[in-house]
This record gives sequence, structure tokens and C-alpha cells, in this order.
Amino acid sequence: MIGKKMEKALNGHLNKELYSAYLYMAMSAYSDSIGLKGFANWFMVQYHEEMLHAMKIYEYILRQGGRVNLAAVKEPPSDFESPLDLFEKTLAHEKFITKSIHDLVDLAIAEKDHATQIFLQWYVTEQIEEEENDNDIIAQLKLVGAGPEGNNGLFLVDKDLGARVTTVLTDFSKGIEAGMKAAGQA
Ligand code: OFO
Repeated sequence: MIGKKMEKALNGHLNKELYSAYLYMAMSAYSDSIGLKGFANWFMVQYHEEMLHAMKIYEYILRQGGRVNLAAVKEPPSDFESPLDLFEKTLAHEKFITKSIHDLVDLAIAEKDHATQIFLQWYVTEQIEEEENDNDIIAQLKLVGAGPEGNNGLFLVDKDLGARVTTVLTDFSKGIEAGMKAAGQA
């Protein structure tokens, strides 16, 4: 059982994770449109990861006897300045998500909601990886000088990003735990 305040806060964060998915889908489409198929792949894999992040919260609210309230998802930008701009905006967005998760943890502590505190630990750890990945890619893009003008090094980064594969669950019809078991991931 979760309190009403926590239910509202979790629903708010669920919306932010859905926006993350939407934003990375927009970035994937943009990357594809400028010929960066590897970037497009990386962002579409990230889209799937964000859907899992959203669905974990969706499922947690329901398992705790709460109500899921799906609010409108904000429109993401469709234009970006450069490959570097894509990842700088990604990192800025992930920092925003990290702050939102930390606020949820603070609320769970204030509410003495131990179950939600434990549930949120997965997200706290996940955000370290999210920001680290973005920082690594930004460093690579700066090394190859991938500003608005682009260059040959960008081709290699694109190839690298094209190798990323989706490893997370993408079918939520049976729930996350059962779905992961069926997919041999648990
Ligand atoms: Fe869900 O971690 Fe990104 O946004």
C-alpha cells in the first residue's frame, strides 16, 4: 500500500520516463534523417530502455494497490544542432531525471515508505549508468570534433553506436517479472 502523496509523485515520474522514451524516439528520427543510422539505433535502444523504466513504475503502483494516472506526454523537440548537441541534451535530460528520482527517494524517506525506498534504489543505480554512458559518448564526440561541421571520426562513432542492441524486456503484456522469466532474463 502506498500513500496518496507517493502515488501522485510516482505517477508524475512515470510521465517523465514516458517523455524520456518520446524524446529519444525524436532523437532517433532526427539522427536517421541526417544519415546517422548508428545514432538512430542507439536512441531507439534507449527508447526501449525508457519504456521499461516507465513500465516498472506503472507495475509498482498497481502492485501496491494504487491508481495509474496517465497524463499527456509533452511534445519533444524534433530539431537538433549537431550530433554533439543530441548527447548534451540527453545528458541534461538525464540529470533532470536523476533529480526527480532523488526527490522521490526523499519523499519515501519522509513518508517512512520503506517499500518504495527499496523499489527506487534500482533507479538510483540505473541513473549512474545513464549519465556515465552519455558522458562517455560526449567525450568521444568532442575527441572527433563532431560539431555542426562533422568529420570522418563521426563515422566511427556512428558505427560504434550502431552496435548497441536492445537487451531489456519490450513485451509487458504478462507483467515485467513473468515477461523476464519467459525471455530467459530472470
Ligand atoms: Fe529512465 O533513465 Fe533515462 O530518462
